[in-house]
Amino acid sequence: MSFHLLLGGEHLVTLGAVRAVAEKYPDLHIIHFDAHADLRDDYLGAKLSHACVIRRCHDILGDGRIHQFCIRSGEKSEFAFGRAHTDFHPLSFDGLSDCVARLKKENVPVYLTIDLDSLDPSCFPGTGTPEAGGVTFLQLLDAILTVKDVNIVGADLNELAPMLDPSGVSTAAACKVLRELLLAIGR
Ligand SMILES: [Mn+2]
Repeated sequence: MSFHLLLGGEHLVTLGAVRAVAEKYPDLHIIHFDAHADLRDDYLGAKLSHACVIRRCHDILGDGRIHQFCIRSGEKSEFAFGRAHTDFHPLSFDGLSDCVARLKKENVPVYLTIDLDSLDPSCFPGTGTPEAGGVTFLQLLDAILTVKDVNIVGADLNELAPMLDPSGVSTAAACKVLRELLLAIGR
């Protein structure tokens, strides 16, 4: 079975991938790790933006098929939209095991999108919109090892901006997330 992995860069890379994967798998679900809800209908007038990418995915998939974790930033309207239309888990990975068990039981195809800014800026400062209060590398690794049990048909890692981190620690962290993700999925 083919498996596509995208690396970013702008989180908007997810939209093109999800459009294509949803065409092949109409019952697609998305698991989304991010500091930001990315549920704005537009950002400064633009419908296609990193701040709107999950809202555009919702346009394709509809209610109840997007599962969001670690969200700690967004407008009030985005949190309201998330609570009404997505499976919305702010601040942490609480609820991920139950979510994975359900998706595994239903054996639905899943697209995994990991915004690396879900990590705390202390271990991942090299990103466009850092947000304090994020998860540790080991918490993210544990989440990846939990998610691997679902039927992942595509994935992306995004929002590494190496030029914003002269120390190089963000690139090192991103490379290790990539390595662990590939080993976890095992393809
Ligand atoms: Mn983000």
